[in-house]
Amino acid sequence: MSRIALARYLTEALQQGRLADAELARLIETVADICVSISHDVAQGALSGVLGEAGTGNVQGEQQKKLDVIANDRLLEGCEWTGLLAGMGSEEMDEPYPIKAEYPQGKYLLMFDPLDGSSNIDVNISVGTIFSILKKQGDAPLREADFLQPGTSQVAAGYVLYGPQTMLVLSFGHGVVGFTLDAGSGRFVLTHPEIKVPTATKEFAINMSNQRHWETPVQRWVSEMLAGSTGPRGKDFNMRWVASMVGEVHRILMRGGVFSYPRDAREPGKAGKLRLMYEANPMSFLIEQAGGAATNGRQRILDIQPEQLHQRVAVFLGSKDEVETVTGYHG
Ligand code: AHM
Ligand code: MG
Repeated sequence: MSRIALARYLTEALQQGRLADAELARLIETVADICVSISHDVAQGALSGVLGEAGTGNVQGEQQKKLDVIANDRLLEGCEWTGLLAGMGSEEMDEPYPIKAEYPQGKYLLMFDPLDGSSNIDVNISVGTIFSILKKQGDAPLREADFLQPGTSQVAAGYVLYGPQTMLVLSFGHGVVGFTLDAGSGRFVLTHPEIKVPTATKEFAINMSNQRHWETPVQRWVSEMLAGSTGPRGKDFNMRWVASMVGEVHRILMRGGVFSYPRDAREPGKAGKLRLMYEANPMSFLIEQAGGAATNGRQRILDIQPEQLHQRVAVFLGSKDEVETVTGYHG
């Protein structure tokens, strides 16, 4: 079987009219190349002194790890000169990042969580890079408002998982495909041409230690799953929690399941932990493109009109049956 590398896959998608334009193909390839370099740092770990705290905090008040900062800088430096972008936004930066005047301006906006699952970095558990691509509207100088487009406007989204294998999982609105990094050639090779999420599941992922801070509908949903085959759901469920959203979403794309980070009484506005623009929107785009569903308990995540770059949101995503069940419980 001939191996299809990312460059060929994107070129053919362009020729077949499935990809918007050559700039988008180049942008996806650029992000993928940068993630290959990030994967080398992640793999070197303690050997190259990249583990541990950076000694800085981000806008969310979270301590940054050295690898958070390294990955963020790689993405900025690797993308800003390309002429493909009008700006970037990152979970690790307070403000939008305009393209410097010395570089040509492009029409796309790139948003990313440079290293998701940061708490796993120092313990050698899977982490990943999540990205979302939007088109800038109009020619005015870049403003935060340019990024505040609902998830339905994403032209592409994906992640790179730094796990036992490094994998790129991608959608540009025509299904979801997965590529595995061939370490020998340094190229992403198509290994998962059509990723689908089964409609029903017996596996859920949630941080149970936060149970007392959830809203009533979520308490009900989880307690019914925990009740097993003799409870109202009539089946036994299994639970998983990696604490890397990339890892959880990847597992769901591979074998089904439901992932949830609910609203939490301790968070400002009780909004939950995850970020709409860098985590919830790109992952919801992938899950929907694979036939699953994603809501905040009350509405489809991709329909939410963002109000702030760093907005947080409750997340229920994965196999349709469970997402519909918990969303239905919210009334
Ligand atoms: P991060 O972007 O700072 O790494 O935080 C997001 C991560 C998600 O990957 C994961 O689902 C969640 O935080 C885990 O949270 P918890 O610490 O409650 O287990
Ligand atoms: Mg994250």
